[in-house]
Amino acid sequence: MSVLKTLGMPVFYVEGVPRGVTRDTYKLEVDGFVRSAPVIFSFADIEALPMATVDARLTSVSGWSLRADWQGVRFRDFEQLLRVDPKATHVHFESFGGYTTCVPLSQLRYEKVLLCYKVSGEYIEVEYGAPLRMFVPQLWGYKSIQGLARMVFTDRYRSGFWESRGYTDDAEIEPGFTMDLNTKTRRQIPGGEVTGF
Ligand SMILES: Nc1nc2c(c(=O)[nH]1)N[C@H]1C(S)=C(S)[C@@H](COP(=O)(O)O)O[C@H]1N2
Ligand SMILES: [Mo]
Repeated sequence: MSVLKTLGMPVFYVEGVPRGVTRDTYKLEVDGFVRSAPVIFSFADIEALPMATVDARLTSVSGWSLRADWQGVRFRDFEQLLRVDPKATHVHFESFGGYTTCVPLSQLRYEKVLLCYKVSGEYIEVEYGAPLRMFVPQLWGYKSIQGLARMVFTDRYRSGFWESRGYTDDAEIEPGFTMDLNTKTRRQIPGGEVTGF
């Protein structure tokens, strides 16, 4: 069982947890401003790439956060496999069930950003985004799409599920409080990526 489950991370899946998607049948579609788009990756293709481990905290705007050893392929390494047109400025993400979000490439190239499939050596469960999800620790959790089905490289920002319902487009983590699920204590956060606890 992954630490997300053992530490009791709430399940954030507005479109409902997807059923029937397995690592064996998984396909990631990469479309938009990339050479020979659409490019399709299987789970085995992703898992064959060098795996990075990132000790960082996922922080939800709804007041929870959890630190773990998140594992997967660094977005910036993944991007090197694609021939991305320099016109591209953003990536629009879609889940199996239709959740969407959009993140500037400048944020995605940060070293801690992953295409994530494991936490501390365990595959993540379907309710936390299996087979593959994004992990973008420096922004509010709604940018870390779970159940990633499609990525579109684009030259414009497109509002996503939560952004079109009032959450900020830039998702910069604001000063306030977070319930730290590792220690089960309420902590003050200064704004920006939550580090140091
Ligand atoms: N597909 C999908 N991805 C999603 C969401 C969602 O509802 N559907 N919720 C987001 C929100 S608000 C948060 S805080 C994180 C939670 O990630 P976790 O399951 O690791 O806690 O997932 C994000 N990704
Ligand atoms: Mo969230």
